[in-house]
Amino acid sequence: AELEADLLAAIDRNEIEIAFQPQFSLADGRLVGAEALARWHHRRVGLIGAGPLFAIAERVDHVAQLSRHIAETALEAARDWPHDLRLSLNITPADLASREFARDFLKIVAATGFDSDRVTLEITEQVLLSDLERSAPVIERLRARGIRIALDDFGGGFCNFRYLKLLALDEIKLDRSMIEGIESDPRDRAVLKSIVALARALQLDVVAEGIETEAQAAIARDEGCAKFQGYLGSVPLSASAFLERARS
Ligand code: G
Ligand code: G
Ligand code: NA
Ligand code: MN
Repeated sequence: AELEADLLAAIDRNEIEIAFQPQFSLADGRLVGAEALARWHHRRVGLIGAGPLFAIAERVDHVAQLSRHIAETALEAARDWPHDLRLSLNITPADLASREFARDFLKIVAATGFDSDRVTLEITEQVLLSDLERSAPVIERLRARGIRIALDDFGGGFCNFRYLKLLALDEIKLDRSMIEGIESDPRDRAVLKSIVALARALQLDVVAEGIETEAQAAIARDEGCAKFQGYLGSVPLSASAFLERARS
């Protein structure tokens, strides 16, 4: 209850930190953008990750404020990036089921001066489970402004292929659990191969998450993944550390 009570003040005091995890092209290793990852450095409790952070926000009905604050903070930081880099933001199921989300989000983007066609929004299957009928037009509206939609954590849960058919998406992010075994287990590689083939047929880019070794990167590249994100490339970085890397 104490943490819940602290949350709004933490937002005001800028204690919600946004880390940026770089994403790289698998074809040539070039930096292509970053995913914003929110976390709360609480003075007493220490580091609170995005999962628990959003659970706290949900209990006091502050998810919208938190999401808005994260989007504004990340977009403001990204304004200084080289213009060929994209920013990926995570959105919650509640965001996408809200009729006003597209309008509100586009306003935030416009206010920060960041190009909407350099933004990717990451959604999870949960988003879609919650309200597909309401989410589909919101997604359409965002895509009409050049925002790309990525289906996050793909293969980590139930992995329902229906969404790939029903929704207009731009990319899928393969869950780390699908990458872990690709060096050692031919069955994992077979699954990767078939998902990339499916993605290609649907004209979706594939981003491999959780790449930790050169061998995993080589396999992901050979199988046709477009980009990767993982400790091999970089851990999540502070805004200033990311900017330094982007400019180097
Ligand atoms: O960095 P960490 O392990 O805490 O991330 C855990 C999960 O939380 C990730 O899967 C990520 O998708 C999600 N996440 C990180 N930042 C945000 C955010 O700003 N908003 C939402 N809704 N989810 C986030
Ligand atoms: O669920 P979401 O996929 O968006 O998760 C991002 C989380 O995964 C972040 O907390 C990030 O720190 C973590 N992560 C990113 N790259 C790697 C990696 O290569 N290995 C492992 N174990 N975790 C990673
Ligand atoms: Na994500
Ligand atoms: Mn992910």
